[in-house]
Amino acid sequence: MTNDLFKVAEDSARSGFFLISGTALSTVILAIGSILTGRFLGPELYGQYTLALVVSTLLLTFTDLGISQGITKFTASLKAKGETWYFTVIPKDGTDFGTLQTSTNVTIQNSPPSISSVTITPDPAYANDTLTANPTSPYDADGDTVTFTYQWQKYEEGNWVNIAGATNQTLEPENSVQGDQIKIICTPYDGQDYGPPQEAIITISNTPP
Ligand SMILES: [Ca+2]
Repeated sequence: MTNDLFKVAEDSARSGFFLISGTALSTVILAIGSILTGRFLGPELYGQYTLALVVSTLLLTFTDLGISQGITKFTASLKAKGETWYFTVIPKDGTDFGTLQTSTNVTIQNSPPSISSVTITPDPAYANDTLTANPTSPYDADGDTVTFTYQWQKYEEGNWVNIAGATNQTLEPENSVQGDQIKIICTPYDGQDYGPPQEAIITISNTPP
């Protein structure tokens, strides 16, 4: 895989160099052509010649209409996980076609889901409140439905300890008293893979007298 990447980088760099060289060369040839045309035609005729070219230059602007960029974008977005992709190339030297070359297969993997954070409400929370975990901005690059797993913990004697059976989105008030530190660990799941978990901590406030 790493070797393949190096090869792609190497090929891109080489092709890029040839493209730039070609563009530079064509600019130089065009410049020489313009100078010679100007010399032959003289100022007045060269002005008319340039004016005549304006129409064709304007029309050329619309020839591509962004189709190349469109193909690149839509081909990329049409990929879906589980699919196997490869491409074939037939080289041509301007006259004859060469042998068909086929790339190695690439299988599109599942992208794990993500959430940006999780919050605990209400905040501040009192001893008789039911706590709720709120995962924010669930995202899955494949468009999979994102679900969540929850684990509530309590800080006891220097350690975070799982609260037995507390794996729902809400935590009932009998699990904590004022002064307790409570943590939620929320993990997104797309039916195939778990994404990175997010955490939040809240301290149960003193109930006002
Ligand atoms: Ca996914």
